[in-house]
Formats: sequence, C-alpha cells, structure tokens
Amino acid sequence: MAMDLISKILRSIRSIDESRIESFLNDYMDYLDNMDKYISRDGAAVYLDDGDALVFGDIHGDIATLSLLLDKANAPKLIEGGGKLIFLGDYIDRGEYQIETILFLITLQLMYKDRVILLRGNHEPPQWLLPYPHDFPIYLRSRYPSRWREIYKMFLDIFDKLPLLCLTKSGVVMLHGGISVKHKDINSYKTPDRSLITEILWNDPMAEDGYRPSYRGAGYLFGPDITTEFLRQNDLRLIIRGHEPTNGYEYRHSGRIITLFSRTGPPYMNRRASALRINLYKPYSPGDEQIISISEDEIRDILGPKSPE
Ligand SMILES: [Mn+2]
Repeated sequence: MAMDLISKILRSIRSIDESRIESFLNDYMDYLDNMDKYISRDGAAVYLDDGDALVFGDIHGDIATLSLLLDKANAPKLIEGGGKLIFLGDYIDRGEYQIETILFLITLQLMYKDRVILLRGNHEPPQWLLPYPHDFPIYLRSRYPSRWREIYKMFLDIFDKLPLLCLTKSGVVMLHGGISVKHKDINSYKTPDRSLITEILWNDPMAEDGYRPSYRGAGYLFGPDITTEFLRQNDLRLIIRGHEPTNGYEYRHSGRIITLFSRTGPPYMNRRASALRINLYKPYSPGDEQIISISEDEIRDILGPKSPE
C-alpha cells in the first residue's frame, strides 16, 4: 500500500525528541556534505538526467496536505521504481506542523539518498536575510525547550548547505523564487553570491516586460522578456518554481514558467494543492507535464475539518 511508506515515516519522526534531534541533524549534515556521492551536484546546482520526477511547491508546515498529495501522486511507487522527488523549498514557517514537515522530508531523503532533492526556499533563510513571519524558532523552543538555540543554529547550517536549483537533461530549471535579472548565465548559479542567492530565493514573475524591485522587500519582479531571453541564452525550455501562493498551480509567461503551491489552508485560502510529474530526459514540450491536485473538499473528506492555524 502506498500509504505504508508515508505512515512509516510519520511514525518514525515522532521519536525524534530532544535526546535524538541533534544526532539526526548531524547525520543529515554529513549527507549534505557528501551529497555528490549520490546525486550529480556542482555547488548550488543539482543535475538530473533520466526518469520521471514529481515536483512539489511550498508546504509551510502543512504535513496533512503533503501526505495526501504524495499518496495521490503515487510518490511511493515512483520513488521505489527509481523516480525522483523534488521539493522547491519553504517547508517551515506559518503552518502548525512545520517541525514534522522538515523532519519528514529529511527522513525521506536519508532513506532515498539518490532520489529526493530538497531545494532551499526563502523560509530556509540565510542568517543575513530572514523572512517574515519566521516562527520556526518559536516552534523549536516549544518542542525542544532546553536546547532549541543550538538546534536552530544546526538548522541554519543545514539550510546553508541545501542546493538552490535543479537542472534537467530535458531543459527544465527548478528553483524556489525565480531567475535573476542581473546574472544571465546559468553557470553563475552554481557559485552564487549574496545578490544572486537573494534573487533565486525571492524573485517573482510579473506580466510587464523588464524588471523592478519586489514589493516583498527583497529580490525583483521579472518580465516575460527576461524569461524568454534567459531560456534562449541558456538553451533551457521551462522554469518550475514555487514561492507564490496560487490555487495549486499556475502557468505564467506564456507557459514558460509553472508555479506550484502544495499546501492548503490559512492564511492563503487556496482551495487546491498541486504537484507536477515530468520526465527529466526527453526535451520538454508544453503538455508533457502532468499536474496532480488535491482539493480542500477531498482533504476534508479524508481528515475532517482542519483546525485553524
Ligand atoms: Mn517563498
């Protein structure tokens, strides 16, 4: 049964208490330091060249929707058959089960070291650019009262080690926020400076050509002309990103960008959470992707009403 893998991980993370969390995080840091043994990685970039992948956008502590969406998308079957799972960042902050969400995803990656990729979102922040709200340390203090400061520091070190983008043989770039308006060559993304890290984590597409500083207070809004030129210059075909609340998924810039949002509930009020299935080898053409969605009604039928956050 597909739910077996998900249930198994949900049970295993219950035992990660104050006596176990630091060794668990140390194991994960060791994995990130040696990730290139398992996955082709060069600096901040991960390279994927075959099979199918399921891609997920922002989760923000909504482990219920994540579990149901993984199940509906047949993620356990895909991964056991050698397929990949790619998460676009923003695992923590906002949602009630944010510690469970990040521990779940780390456990999944440690079980399938060559098939799960956790990218960094702006809510897995550098210390020099904290988002708001950033309530993760408050949750840590409640769960791990005596050593939450040390544990938070370990998480910040982990976030600094997460890759920022995936590049596929099929010509897809996946990242949390958006492409840069200043750095035109995708090769520069492998060793990004602070300004490029900020753009990757915070940028959003806009309808008008050109670019301007983002209303978010960090990063830029970039227009369709920048997207078209970036894809052409770097011989790429599609950008998949998260970061913006949408009703599950949204096509932007004439289908050259897909935004994914994989959580439901307050404060965004989207009625649907989505993931995307895509081949990593065959050159991408519009329509090759498959969107898998779960609606709030389906979630309520399975779980009952959600508690307010
Ligand atoms: Mn974000």
